[in-house]
Amino acid sequence: MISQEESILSKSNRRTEAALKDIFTNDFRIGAAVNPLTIRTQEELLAYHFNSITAENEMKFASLQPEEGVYAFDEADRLAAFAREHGMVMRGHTLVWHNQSTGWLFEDKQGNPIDKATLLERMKSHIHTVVGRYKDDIYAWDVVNEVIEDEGDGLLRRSKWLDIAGPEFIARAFEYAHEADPHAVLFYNDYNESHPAKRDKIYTLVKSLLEQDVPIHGIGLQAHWNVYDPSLDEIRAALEKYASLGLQLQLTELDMSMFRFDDKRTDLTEPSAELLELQAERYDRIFKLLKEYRNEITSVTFWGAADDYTWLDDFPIRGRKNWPFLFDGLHRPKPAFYRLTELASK
Ligand code: HAH
Repeated sequence: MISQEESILSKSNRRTEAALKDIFTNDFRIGAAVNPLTIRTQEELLAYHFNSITAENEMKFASLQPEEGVYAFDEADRLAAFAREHGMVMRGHTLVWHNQSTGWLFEDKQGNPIDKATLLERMKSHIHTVVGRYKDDIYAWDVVNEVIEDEGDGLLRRSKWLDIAGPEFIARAFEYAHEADPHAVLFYNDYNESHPAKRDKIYTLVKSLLEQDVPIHGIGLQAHWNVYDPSLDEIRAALEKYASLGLQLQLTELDMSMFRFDDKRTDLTEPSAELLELQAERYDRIFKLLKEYRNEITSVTFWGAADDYTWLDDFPIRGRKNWPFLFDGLHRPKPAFYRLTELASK
């Protein structure tokens, strides 16, 4: 039995709208985060509109090496194969992060904390194995994710990485990744990247890595934004500041939540016409701005593809639905998409 949803989806096989990747073909690549479910349920949409993918979770430390020396590559391999089948490029996400790592990584067999040399050795072995395996599939890696502290004046976030190895773990991660694949484009990636205080800290970190000749080639702006924040001026200032380091920039996890970050409302069951229009206006202004930086920005990846699946359905309010993308739950273009078609290079 074909459900109503599936029959609408299969009708949308005959798309008439312009492809997102073609609209921005002279500007940057257009990517989507995917997972084993969405490469099935969103295959047609992904193949038509996107020319880059990122694994949402399947290449994180805990997914790839759940136990020491025991790697689980099946799902990651399927996503890489999907990219190949559809002629897409792939970004790697992510090698070193304080989340979705595994307990064993920081402990010995008795459960005691390990020393710095052991941790760096484990990190090196993981990075060499993973980056080496996907050499031919992945052209860019988020090497280090989210090590900057959000609040206060402190630069680096407290984490087991920092506690055990000290700040040096960041430079080492880039060096190991560069050894494993000298052609890969290596990124530092973070969120709240357009908030002035955090922007300046990210800048400080990356500048110091460059001064130490660490092989870092790009800054990933996660761009988990909403229809109100950050302002266009803040986004522009962040792009300017990061670009002044001479590195390439990518938007790595773009979405446009319908709610301010601290908004706890749970009563909205579908987005109003006003909200859809506000979102369209935001996407339009933001992509106009991104096009101004087309020499610096090499890729714009959404953290999903269509409103039927987004991590924001559970975050930060568990169970609350969100509608952050250019395509609705049935993969049809939303008002925001049609606004972007007007930006196509003539
Ligand atoms: C991102 N963190 C991660 O990079 C990504 O791997 C994950 O799938 C989803 C989001 C963003 C984040 C945030 O926006 C707020 C607080 C913590 C982390």
